[in-house]
Formats: sequence, C-alpha cells, structure tokens
Amino acid sequence: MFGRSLLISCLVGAGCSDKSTGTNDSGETGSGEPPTAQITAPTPTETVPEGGFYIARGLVSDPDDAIESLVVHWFIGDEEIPRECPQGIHPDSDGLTACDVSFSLDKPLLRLRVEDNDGNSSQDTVTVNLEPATAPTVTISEPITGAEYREDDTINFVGTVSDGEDRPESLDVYWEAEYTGSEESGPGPQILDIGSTVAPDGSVTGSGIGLLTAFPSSTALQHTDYVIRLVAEDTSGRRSQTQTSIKIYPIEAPPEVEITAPASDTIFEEGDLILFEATVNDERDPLDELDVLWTSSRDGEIGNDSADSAGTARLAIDTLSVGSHLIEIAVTDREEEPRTTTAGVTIEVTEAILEDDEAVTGGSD
Ligand SMILES: [Ca+2]
Ligand SMILES: [Ca+2]
Ligand SMILES: [Ca+2]
Repeated sequence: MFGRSLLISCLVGAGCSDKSTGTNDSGETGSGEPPTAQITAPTPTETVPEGGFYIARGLVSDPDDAIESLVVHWFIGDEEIPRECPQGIHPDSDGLTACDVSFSLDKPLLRLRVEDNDGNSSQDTVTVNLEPATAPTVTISEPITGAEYREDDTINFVGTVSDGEDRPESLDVYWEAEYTGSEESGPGPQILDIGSTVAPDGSVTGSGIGLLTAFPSSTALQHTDYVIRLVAEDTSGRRSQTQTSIKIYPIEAPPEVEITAPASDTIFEEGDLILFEATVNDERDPLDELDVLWTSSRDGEIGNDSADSAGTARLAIDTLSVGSHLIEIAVTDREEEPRTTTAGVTIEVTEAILEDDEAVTGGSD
C-alpha cells in the first residue's frame, strides 16, 4: 500500500517530477544531495531473451540519506508506471535493488530511478540487446505415419515439446484430430481427450480408446483417413504444430458375400454358358483386393477372379459336368487369420445329349 500511494504522489506531485534525463542524470528539486543509480544487470552488451524471465539488478546510494530510505522504481521502455517488483521499492542496506522483468522487442529500454526523502531523484538506463523469442518445437513419435487402427483400439500418443523461453510444463499442449475433407464441410479439428501430460523433459504422452468419439457419430464412421496433430503454444502466444496421418477402420469383421445370379435351382443344359454373380463387401479392404474362390461340389475349383472395385464378382463357365452342383463362393480378407463366408445355389445340368442317346439306344432295343 505504501508503494502504491507513493507512486501516485510521484506521478502527480511536483516534488518528484522527473527532471532527470539520460544516464545517471540527477534531479535537483529538493534540498540536500541527490542519490545515484546504476543498473548492473543487464549490462549494455548482454543479450536477453525476448519475453523471458529476467531479474534486473541495480545499485543506488545517497550522500546524505539512509540508503534503506531511498525509493527505487524500475521502468520498461517509456512506461510512466513503474513495475510492481516483488523485491519491493527499497534497496537493501548495501544499496542493492532488483526487479523481475521481461522485455519485448518494442521495449528494449530498462530504467532505474531512485528518489530520496527530499525529492531528489536520479536514474540510469540500459538498452538491452534482445534475442527474438521463438515458437515451440514439436515432434510426434507415435502414432507413426500410415499406422492403421480399429475404432476400438487404444492409440498411444507420444511426442516432445520444447521452447526457447518457456519450460515445457508451462506450454499449452494438446492433441487434435481431423478427418480428410473435414476442413471444408466437416466439424474441423477436434481436440482429443486422452489425458495427455507434459513431463519436465518435454515428453508428451497420452492414450485414448475410441478416438472417433471426438467426432459427431454421423460423420466419423464414414471416414478412414485422419490427421493427428500435436499443438503447443508458448506463454507469448507463439504456436507450433506437427502432424501425422493414420487410418481408423471399423471393428474387425469378415467379408460379406451374397450370390445374386443365377436364381436358385435354375436348370441348365450341358454346355450352356452360365453367368454367376455375387456381391462382396468388407469393412476395411478394397473390394477388388479380396480373395475370391468359386468351387463346385462336383467339379472342385472353378474360378478365382477378383471382384471389381464396386464389389461385384463374376464367373462365366460353360464346362460344368452333368449332375447337381452346389456352387460356393469363398471370400477372404487380409486379416492375419483369414476368414471366409460362403453361400450356395444348386445347379442341375441336364443330360440332354445322354438322354437322346439312351432314347435312341432304347428304341433300337
Ligand atoms: Ca539525498
Ligand atoms: Ca517461445
Ligand atoms: Ca475384414
């Protein structure tokens, strides 16, 4: 309270109006000898990080006043209001004074002013050599680019953050995800609630189950390709990010398959060209990359052409042997444990020629 009331009197009263300018100039308002002030840190050649925490130090004295009775104020740039220094407004018995400060590029000037009880003042200034602040540095080591997950997988997130001015823990750090195409019409980046923590060494770790819960359910399941970003913002508002791309598929499932032609129990004659068609589907694999195998219960393997990219598998055959066939199509995806799904129709190939022969033979008998 004392400091603030004295500050106000200094600002408005003639008693301590700042008549001194330049380095180590002395005010001559009151009676007695003026004090002296010298900034000892930073020195004029010292480089100070922009925006970084810095303890400015100075030395004050007075020929005819008790040193602890002097009042010291620190100013940045051309500011009229002194800093509120945690170290207080009086020097110690040795005349030492200090103040926690930070510098911005547009205010590189530091000013120390000392006043004695008679209203005499003196000041010292130093123009600091500022090193421009930098944005944080961000890396991601997990998930790796191209990694594939199921929607119910636990995904580990590992990265690092660092900054030229701030400690890692004081950075604002978060992970976000966005699906491809989301920029234009989708919900955009979604911050992930994965319990991410930042360690003192700058390592960032978290893990999440069901990443897609960050997205509206109506949109997330329709998308596979996601960008994962690690974002860090420092205390000066400088922001950096890096990203990786992953794929998220629905929960693992075997292919689906259904024979659509010909209709069940259609009867063909030997030598007829029979066109089989089936539709195939899978929750993950491109449909033209599924393994397809047609078999006949009578003739064994009869075809293995892949489906087209729309999921239609076709088999044209005119060599089925005479008799009843159960036709089966097996479709296998690329899971480590292959899975198959089957369906069947019964085809009866008539023995038209044989019957004719028998009729002729029987007739002759
Ligand atoms: Ca004095
Ligand atoms: Ca920074
Ligand atoms: Ca599958």
